[in-house]
Parts: sequence; structure tokens; C-alpha cells
Amino acid sequence: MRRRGGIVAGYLAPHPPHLVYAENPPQNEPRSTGGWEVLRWGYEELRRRLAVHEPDVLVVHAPHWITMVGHHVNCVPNPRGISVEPIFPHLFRYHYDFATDVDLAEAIVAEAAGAGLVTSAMRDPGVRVDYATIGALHLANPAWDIPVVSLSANNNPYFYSDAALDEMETLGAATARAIERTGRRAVLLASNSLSHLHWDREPDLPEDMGVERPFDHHQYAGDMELLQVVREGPTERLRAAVPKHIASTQAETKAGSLTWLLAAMGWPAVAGDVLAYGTVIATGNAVVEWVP
Ligand code: 2X7
Ligand code: FE2
Repeated sequence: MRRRGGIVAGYLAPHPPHLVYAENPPQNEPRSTGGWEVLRWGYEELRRRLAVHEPDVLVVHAPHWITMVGHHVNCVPNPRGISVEPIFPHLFRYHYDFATDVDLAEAIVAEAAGAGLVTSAMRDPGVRVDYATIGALHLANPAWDIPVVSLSANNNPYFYSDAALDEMETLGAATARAIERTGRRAVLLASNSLSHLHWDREPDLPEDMGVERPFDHHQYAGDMELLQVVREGPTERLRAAVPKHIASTQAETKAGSLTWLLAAMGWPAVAGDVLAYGTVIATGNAVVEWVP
């Protein structure tokens, strides 16, 4: 029997390239001896839950597909290529090959444009898919057997001191309408780290867990304050907690992925389930599930 459509779950699914490196998948060229296990165990649990949800599509918003003008949606039917992390190319050179749900991608473009957002359908197969999109998708579904829709991060928030998250509300609502209209059963992925400061030196062995720790207590405490609100719920409280976290830490959620996800789910009156928290070269990362 066909299960009902709509958004069936949303995950905060951070993308540090180190996590993919540590897993040693065949698609990634560098080899590791492991590391960052607790976060990777969180992703193992995410994968078990994702399988139970049986989605038709994974819709991902990622902060390192940066578009200067507007919100772009990848409408290339079969993106293929190599994705390289520019700061850590010795950890992440990943060969990707996946299917886009083009009908849903185009429906999101139409809904977002109709809602007044500057929106673009990206149709150039030569554009490399960024590592934040690939990292979250690989960690959530390493089999790559579920079609994808990938959304860019409009760079405007980085030009302003305050978080400009209003457009993410609009983009989230447009995403939800497109999912309803196409009848898809969708899981959403917000590919965001929390506190995002990292060391400018790394140990000789990148996966040396003897030196892995938060950047400082302030960044860690800011992450914990946010996660307490996540764990207590309801998500409505995050409307204030996310901008507060952005103002008090160097948070990657400033790029909007988390706000997009919560808005698409309609700020459900539930708590988030934190499956793991850990640092990666000092950045704070949480794997979280919300079931609306
Ligand atoms: O983009 C990232 C990140 N979010 C966290 C850690 C290290 C590198 O890249
Ligand atoms: Fe990042």
C-alpha cells in the first residue's frame, strides 16, 4: 500500500568532510583510520530511522552551494562528477553520481518564484555539487538509492550583521507546497554545523581524537543552549533561539538551512531528538530528528 505523501521527517544533517573521510566509502579518494565515532553512530541511527520513513525523495539545503543572487534549485537529472572540499582537499575528493527528482525540483522553483523569491532552476550539468550537499546526502543515505532535490544557500545573510532568515521562511513554505502538490513523501535535510569556528592547524593524523575538542567554552555553551531548546520543544521556540545562537556564536545556521527545514515542516509542536553531538576540528555538530 502506498504510504501518505508530505514531509515525513526532517534532520539536521551536518556535513564536515571529516565524517565522510572517517567512513572510508569507495567514492572518496582519501583513506582514514576512522575517528569522530559518536557523530557517525548518530548518523547510523539516522539511517535506520530514514529507512523506516520510506521517503520518495531527499530534499537538502546546504550552506556551501553559495549563490549570490537568489535561491537556486538543482534541476540536472543526473549530477555526476567529483566534489572537493577546498580547505580539506586531502580529506574529501568524492565521486558522486545520483538522480534528481526533476519534477519536484521544478515545482519548488515555481512555488518559490510565485512567492516572490528570486529563484533559478540550475540546469548546467558542469556545475560541481558542493561538499555540504554531498556530505549530508552521503551520510544520510550512502546507497544513494533515493532521488534528491538540492537547494542553494543565498549568500545575503553573510552581508548583514543580523541573521536574515525571513526568506528561509518563505522558501520553506514554498518547498512544503511543492511537496504537497507533487504528492511526494519527502525527508528534509538541513546540512548545517552549529558553532562553525575551526582550527587553522590540524594534527599530523587528521583523525587524532586526542586533540579534538570545542573551539572554546563559549561556542560549546552556545550550542548546548540551542540543543536544550531543541530537546525540550516545541520547535516554535527555535524562532527566537536560532537567531540568538547565531548572534552569540559563529553559527553555520546563519546560512538558513535549519530555518528552511523548520519552516517547511510548519514549525511543528514537537521536540527534536538529538541523536549525537560532537566537534569536528573544533566546530560543533548535532544530528537531530524532527517528526512533524
Ligand atoms: O564546512 C565545514 C564544516 N561545516 C565543519 C567542519 C569542517 C569543515 O567544513
Ligand atoms: Fe560547513
